[in-house]
Amino acid sequence: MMAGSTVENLSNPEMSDGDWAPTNLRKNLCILSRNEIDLAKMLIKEKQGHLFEHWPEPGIDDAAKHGFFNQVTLLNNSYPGGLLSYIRNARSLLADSKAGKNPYDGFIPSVPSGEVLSFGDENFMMLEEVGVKEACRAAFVLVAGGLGERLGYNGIKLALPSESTSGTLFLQHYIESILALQDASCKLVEGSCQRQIPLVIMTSDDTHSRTLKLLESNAYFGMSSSQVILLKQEKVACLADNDASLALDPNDKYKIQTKPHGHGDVHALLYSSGLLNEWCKLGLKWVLFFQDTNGLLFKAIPASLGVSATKSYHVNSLAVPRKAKEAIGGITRLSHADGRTMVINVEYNQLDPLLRATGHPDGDVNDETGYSPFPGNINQLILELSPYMDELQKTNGAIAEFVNPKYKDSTKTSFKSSTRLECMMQDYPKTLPPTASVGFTVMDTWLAYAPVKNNPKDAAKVPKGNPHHSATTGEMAIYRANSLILRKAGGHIEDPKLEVYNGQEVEVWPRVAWKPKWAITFADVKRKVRSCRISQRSTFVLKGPNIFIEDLFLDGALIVNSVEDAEVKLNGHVKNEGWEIRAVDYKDCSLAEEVRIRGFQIEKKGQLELNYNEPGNFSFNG
Ligand code: UGB
Repeated sequence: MMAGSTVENLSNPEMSDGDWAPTNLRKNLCILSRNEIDLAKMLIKEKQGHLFEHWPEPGIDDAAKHGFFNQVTLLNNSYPGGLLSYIRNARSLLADSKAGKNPYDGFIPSVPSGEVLSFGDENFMMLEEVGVKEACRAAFVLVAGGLGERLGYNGIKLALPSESTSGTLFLQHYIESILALQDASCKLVEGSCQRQIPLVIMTSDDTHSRTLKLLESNAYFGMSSSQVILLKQEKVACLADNDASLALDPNDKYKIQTKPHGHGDVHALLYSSGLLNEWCKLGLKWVLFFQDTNGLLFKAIPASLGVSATKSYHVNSLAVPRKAKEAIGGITRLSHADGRTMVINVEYNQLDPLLRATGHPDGDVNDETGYSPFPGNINQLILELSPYMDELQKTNGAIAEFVNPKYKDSTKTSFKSSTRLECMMQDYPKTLPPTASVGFTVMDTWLAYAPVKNNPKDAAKVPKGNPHHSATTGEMAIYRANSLILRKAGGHIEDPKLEVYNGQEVEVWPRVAWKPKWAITFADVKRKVRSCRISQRSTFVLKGPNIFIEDLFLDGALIVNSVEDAEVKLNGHVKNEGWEIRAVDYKDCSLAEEVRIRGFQIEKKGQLELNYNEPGNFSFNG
């Protein structure tokens, strides 16, 4: 929770003796504490008297009346500057919205230039090495307060398997990746590095207890529990009209209706928790933000952190080539006639209207390359800690917000339903001075981005050629990336087959999966793979750090487990019935939800499982 904000001193003589309070509230002043009265004065001064209109005589519903102030206290404490600032910001943004002003008024969009990386070349490997060195001076921040309404999954998204071959859950994969980076980094920077990379997870009322339970019931997936910090974001008050009148909950007249404020809360929470200060004192330099369901993300992290370090970027956003109308924001240069200029994410629902309003009659369309000219924001940000802290100190953690009311009609005088202010974490650079060093890094989509966001029905409707962003494609993308990485390292990996699951056509590559401790960079893969041949129907899972593929032919399923100090060399032929992928019907309710949303399950017909549980040197010859 954010640091408490104080209510303005309202002990103004005109407001004494309860004259300031509307009748129903005035009658109840006798049951309220000093603090509750101060909050009530603030609300009345901000024209929120309607909140008390229905209040009965003292003695009736008193507990609920105190409950109301408990909620007001929470709303007041969890917003930078308190509820007063929230109401005033809302009034100003609602007035702009009514007047048809938008934050991009006067700005002309153009395509910015950034670092475009080519996977596996010398530059990429050099950047990965720099990134790994820097990693022990980084903190990771996972925003996981969203329920993922588009996916329609009943659990928290972090508890979904990232792929079903090894069954590794998203949160587990993230933690294991951070631990692998930590180990690799500390080996490179011996002596001078802090040994534990902090992981902050932003949760919300919707996700907090389930995230904590997931961590606790899995021993934090190998991380020390003190290394993981959960910060819960609070919802914000809903607004009933253009005057920013707070909306009462339709089901409880002693409650203000609330809705999520958005992932941008993460900045205020980091600031008010004191973590940024603490990290500065520990000598950390970088804060890396990421989202809940991108199983490829850590393949892009070392090189992009390397870009931040070599380019001295205060802000580095990761991006991938974007298909027009894809539901990811476009990184855009915005230039104003008054000289202001910034490189910023323009959210997917705003890019098309902005382009149309500025001389691009076709709006958000692909160019001759078949992609939008604007790189797609994958909402993974790398911020340099010191300038980040300086900026948040100026704003008390607040970042730019927006409001998106749905008006009843063109007079824009009333809303179809209550609205609220929102904020997005990628809007942080909006308030930075032009001197700030803001850049972005573009990677191949196959390497860096495959989120799980859309339910099967919506995913199947995505126009051909655009990514489905579903549980089906999120998993298949991991096998494709691992297969392509092995190919780049010299392996012979058979071409994929095309299959349709849950109405989505996907490439099915060999199911290659490895634990991050096996390889966190391309250099690791190259070092560990000399020669391999893997057929399309194969499954290959590597679960130990020191497994070397010397000369292996695989046509079936091979699982290799090994402990830290076991060095294992793989040679020869492995052929067995393997693991088959069987399509399942999304509507088959006898199956687990995480299986149904993928549209397939793995049938284990035959496999070779090798276990090396003792330290030593081992050689397998199939
Ligand atoms: N999240 C929170 O932690 N709290 C909240 O209140 C809301 C969300 P969505 P969407 O993938 O690249 C974002 O809902 O609409 C977390 C970017 O804005 O998945 O798809 C939530 O748990 C967009 O520019 O976001 O859009 C999840 O981890 C584009 O980059 C994360 O925030 C797109 O993601 C994102 O929430 C993307």
